[in-house]
Amino acid sequence: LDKLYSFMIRMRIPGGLLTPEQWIGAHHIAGKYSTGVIKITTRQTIQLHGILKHNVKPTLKDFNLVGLDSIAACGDVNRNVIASSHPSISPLHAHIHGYARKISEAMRPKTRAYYEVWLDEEKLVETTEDDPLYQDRYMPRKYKVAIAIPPNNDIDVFSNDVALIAIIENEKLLGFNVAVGGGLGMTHGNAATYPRLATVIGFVPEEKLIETVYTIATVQRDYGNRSDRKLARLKYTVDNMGVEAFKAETEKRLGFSFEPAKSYTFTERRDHFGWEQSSDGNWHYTVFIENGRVTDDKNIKLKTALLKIAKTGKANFRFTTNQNLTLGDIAAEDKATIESILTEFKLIEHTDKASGIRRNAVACVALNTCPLAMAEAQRYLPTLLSKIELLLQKHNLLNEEISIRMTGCPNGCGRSTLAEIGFIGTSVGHYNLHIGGDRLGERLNVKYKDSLDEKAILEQLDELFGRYAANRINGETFGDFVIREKLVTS
Ligand code: SRM
Ligand code: SF4
Repeated sequence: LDKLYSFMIRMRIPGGLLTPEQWIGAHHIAGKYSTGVIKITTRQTIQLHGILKHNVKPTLKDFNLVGLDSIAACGDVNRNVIASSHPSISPLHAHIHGYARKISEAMRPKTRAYYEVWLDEEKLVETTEDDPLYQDRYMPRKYKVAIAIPPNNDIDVFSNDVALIAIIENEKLLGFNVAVGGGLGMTHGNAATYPRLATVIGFVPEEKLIETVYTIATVQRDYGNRSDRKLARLKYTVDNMGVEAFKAETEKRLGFSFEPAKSYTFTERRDHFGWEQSSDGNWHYTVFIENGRVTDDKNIKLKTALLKIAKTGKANFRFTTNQNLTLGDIAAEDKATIESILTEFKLIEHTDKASGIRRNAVACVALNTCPLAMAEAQRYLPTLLSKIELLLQKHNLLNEEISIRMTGCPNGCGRSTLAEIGFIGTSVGHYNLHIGGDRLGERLNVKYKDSLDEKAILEQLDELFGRYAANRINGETFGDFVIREKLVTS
């Protein structure tokens, strides 16, 4: 008798955009083969848990029927390419967002193995497949690319190996600033590992973007550490070589130099909840989905509501990297239809009534499915937030949209080191408390206290919120306050 293996399957959805037909497909596949919960991840895609071994192949086959695959969603390859999610951010959004798919295609492994193993594609030739990027060795480690459209850094661009910042002048896309060496993972007790924000190395015009991103990957492929997986991400390669040497090697391979980086400003890092209209006249409604878990529960029939919306065929499904969902690209004449379903299922009420901290919060999966989890995250953060809301109320701070994130271990899947308040699991019920991240994703937080239980967390926050309420300078964010007060040093 074999063990009852169960799997998680994650899809490759560059830029996190699904048609309504694809959502309907995902809904039924989730119901048929998994726990039924569709989990929107922090990389703008979806994953399903609890797929029994004999159901893996049927699941991938059914996804294939709606044009979705799981290629390079995990492993030492270029992962799901993410891009600023909300169409209203710029009239150029669709064009820039399209680069997520182009980069994903350019860096997709060329092997047909996925099709042969999972989709029964006939093996035509018995030869080694030629893959100019991954060759015979793939990347030393996972590799992540992100595209941000200022002024919103909703995707936390600097946490990626390669961070691309669209430069728009007079409503024209000039090209992209390129930053390298972001990554958030670290290991408790191993000082050689650390979170790092990507360093901007220059600007490239639009037509040179794909070859630049591709070439940076070849440098990491050839120079990355292949003997210690803990030190194999691009961020360590950049630090080992030095930023200038890394840039010079990339330029040598490209055959041209980066132009000096152009100026840009991020003024926010958030999802735009509720209705918003883009310059093309279309409407978009962003639904708050706590920790990205799409399911029906006793309070809200979210999954049923989204299926009904998908069945109208009038809204695309756009995932955000904060695990929320924008029902997008709704024509003005269809807005009332979508709104009536949102109202019928109380999704507007649900989105509006969540506090600022709750809507901005992110938690990773952690227990009970993540094998690396040391503590709870998505199952616990909602409860902790209710207690933190009471503290904020006590100090008259409930309207403050402080960013709070929790991960069950220091790998950083919920980008906890980029929050104003980050909880990083150390053991069941215990978290390191990090503070001092900014609200734009441009400054990492710093560990303030070790391994606190809930009582100690609430005591610490009560004290910190009291100081913040009494001493903050007008408009100062919590993260900026704790840095100015030197409670931690960044
Ligand atoms: Fe992650 C490993 C979940 C985004 C850094 N991550 C894992 C695994 C696969 C555990 C494992 O290796 O067995 C988790 C599966 C849990 C489960 O039961 O589903 C897992 N990571 C997730 C997701 C689902 C979190 C979520 O709740 O949304 C995110 C899925 C991403 C996707 O759709 O592709 C997720 N992971 C991230 C991010 C954020 C991001 O990419 O923007 C990070 C930090 C950025 C970075 O990569 O540095 C992240 N995950 C890691 C790491 C640490 C990597 C490192 O180099 O330091 C690991 C562990 C590893 O790779 O060895 C990891
Ligand atoms: Fe698992 Fe750690 Fe990632 Fe959370 S941060 S999903 S606990 S690997």
